[in-house]
Amino acid sequence: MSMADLFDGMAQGDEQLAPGAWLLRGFARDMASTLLHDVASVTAVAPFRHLVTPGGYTMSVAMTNCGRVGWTSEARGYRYAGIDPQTGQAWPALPDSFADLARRAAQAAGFPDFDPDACLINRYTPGSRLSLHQDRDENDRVAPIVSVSLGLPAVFQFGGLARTDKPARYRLEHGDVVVWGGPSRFAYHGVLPVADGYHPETGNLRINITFRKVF
Ligand code: MD3
Ligand code: FE
Repeated sequence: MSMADLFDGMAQGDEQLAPGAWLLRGFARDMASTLLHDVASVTAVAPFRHLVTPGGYTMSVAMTNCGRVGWTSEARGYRYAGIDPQTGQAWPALPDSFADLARRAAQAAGFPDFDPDACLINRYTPGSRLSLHQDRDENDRVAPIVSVSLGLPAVFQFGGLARTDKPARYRLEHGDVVVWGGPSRFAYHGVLPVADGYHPETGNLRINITFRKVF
């Protein structure tokens, strides 16, 4: 990253969690209501659903997708598919607000020209959690993942490249964006059970949007 990029991209309060992992606190706060409005347009076409893992467990987090391909689970494993298996239709297109935010956040963290083709939307109710995992179903091993947190806060776990590396914990709040690239791209991570609460824009929900480059 050049000095110009640093002064261009970084804002006060940005925090490097690990090499390649940047927490941009409040980066999406100004456009949060637009993002939530666009989440509703996506879920009108591709509703939230609780996926069943290949091991037979129903996930407590409800998910859907937009973009060219979406992340799905079936008996033989996880995969990205162009058709929503629940509706038989293509996933809704990436809303302009999503594409714009993903690109600007990646740029701010030193990853120019991020052009995601997949967007996974997670919905947490109180008690929903995501156990420690790696995201490795994407064919592009170089592009970062950009995540946006909306609504209720959550405690996020961020570990190392081995499942047994003790994870650090960070509280992610409404409008926070994290960019995971470089050596952090394949780090183990998870979300502790979301506490009950109320957020003026989402009620008792936490919404997380992640942008990925699959192809
Ligand atoms: C670190 N989502 O969708 S976002 C996921 O809050 C997922 O819903 C969580 O893990 C959520 O796969 C965490 C933060 C995140 C996303 C992807 C990562 C952290 C990551 C990929 C590599 C390393
Ligand atoms: Fe993940």
